[in-house]
Amino acid sequence: MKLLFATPSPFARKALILVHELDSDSQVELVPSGAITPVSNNDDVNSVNPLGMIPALVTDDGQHLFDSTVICEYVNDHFGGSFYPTDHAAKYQSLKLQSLCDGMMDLMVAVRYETALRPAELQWQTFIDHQFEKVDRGLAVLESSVPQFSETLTIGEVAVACALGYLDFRYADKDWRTQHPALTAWLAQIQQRDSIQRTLPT
Ligand SMILES: N[C@@H](CCC(=O)N[C@@H](CS)C(=O)NCC(=O)O)C(=O)O
Repeated sequence: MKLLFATPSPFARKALILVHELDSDSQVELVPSGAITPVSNNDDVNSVNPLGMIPALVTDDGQHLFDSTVICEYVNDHFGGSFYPTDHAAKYQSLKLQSLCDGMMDLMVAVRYETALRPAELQWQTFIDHQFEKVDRGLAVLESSVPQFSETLTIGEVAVACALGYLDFRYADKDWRTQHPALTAWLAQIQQRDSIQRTLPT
């Protein structure tokens, strides 16, 4: 199995965390893709994911899988993991958390492209402000959801760690911790985990 990834990508990080948690025999070959943006062209990535996005996975039987949601579920199933609760309520709590955090990551990545790629004179501050208002609403929901977070790591909590990690990585000047003490304490605790430490964005 081959996973195309880049260390800054919060979506690739979700898959990397599952690989580090579950692939004890190093069966997954981790292949750095180099920088991937909406205006880059990478033939290796395109040959696996026509959308030109990472993460992208080539399975041992030659399937090409993309979107972190699909890749994470595949990795979990392949290695017999338990990142997807079977209990009905717990399952949808976990999936909802993943959807919220994936959405927050989409918003933050979009702002990153706007500020890092678009020529300064074409950048649209109203767009940037609106995306961050959505991120802020997401943070408020996460803060109130901390008591419902699973003690056992599920894909939902993995996504929370990736969203907050990306926020710290790209927007270090945004002081989200003051307003979100429960989330701050949760992140500090989860960051002690080996798979979280080994996949910090760089
Ligand atoms: N929904 C996708 C989003 C993946 C994504 O946005 N990846 C970014 C890197 S963080 C990317 O490949 N961007 C290139 C592009 O937008 O063309 C997933 O969950 O895998």
